[in-house]
Amino acid sequence: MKREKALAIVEKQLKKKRYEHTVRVMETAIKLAEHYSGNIQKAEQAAIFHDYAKYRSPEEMRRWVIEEGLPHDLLEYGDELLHGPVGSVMIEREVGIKDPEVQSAIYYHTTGKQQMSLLEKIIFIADYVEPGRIFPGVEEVRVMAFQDIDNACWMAARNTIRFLMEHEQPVYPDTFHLYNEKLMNKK
Ligand code: DGI
Ligand code: FE
Ligand code: FE
Ligand code: FE
Repeated sequence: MKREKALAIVEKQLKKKRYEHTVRVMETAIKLAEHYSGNIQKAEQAAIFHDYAKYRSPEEMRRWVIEEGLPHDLLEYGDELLHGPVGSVMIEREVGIKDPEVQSAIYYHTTGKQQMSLLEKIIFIADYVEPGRIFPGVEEVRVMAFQDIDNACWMAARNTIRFLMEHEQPVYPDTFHLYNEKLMNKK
């Protein structure tokens, strides 16, 4: 699918701010794919569709989790976690995008996981460091993204865990698995 067509599809699904974020994630993901010799077309497509489900109601997203047989524990960690996994199946059903690599990058873009593919890392980190993001610690990760993407993913997981704990929010286990991976020398 051509970039313009894909962007037009997601623009209808998103609020203006979120659409602008999506375009910046796309630009960042393409730069990372170029830098790390990844698949630029897949990085572009995954970035464009990564927040496709973001504005569906919690009720609708919960229904998709159940009807599509996604892990039910997703329902216990807060609705913010659902739009990645749900989006990855929605784009197949509603847009006809059937590409396991692209869908997996969308699925894990919020939590990360251990043993991520290059494409999964690119989308996870592009979402975190796109130039519109301004939270504490982001600049350090932005620099690291183009030096050592594994370390950048680890830092993003660490910062996210810190943030969630500060706000006494539950942390999804995949985020801990990504954080632990480096420290436990699993890779
Ligand atoms: O969709 P975006 O805003 O572009 O970014 P995102 O998909 O990374 O979502 C960020 C939100 O997800 C933010 O509110 C924190 C939350 N989040 C990230 N990791 C976890 C999490 N929430 C829970 N409960 N557990 C996590 O591990
Ligand atoms: Fe997201
Ligand atoms: Fe993120
Ligand atoms: Fe996003």
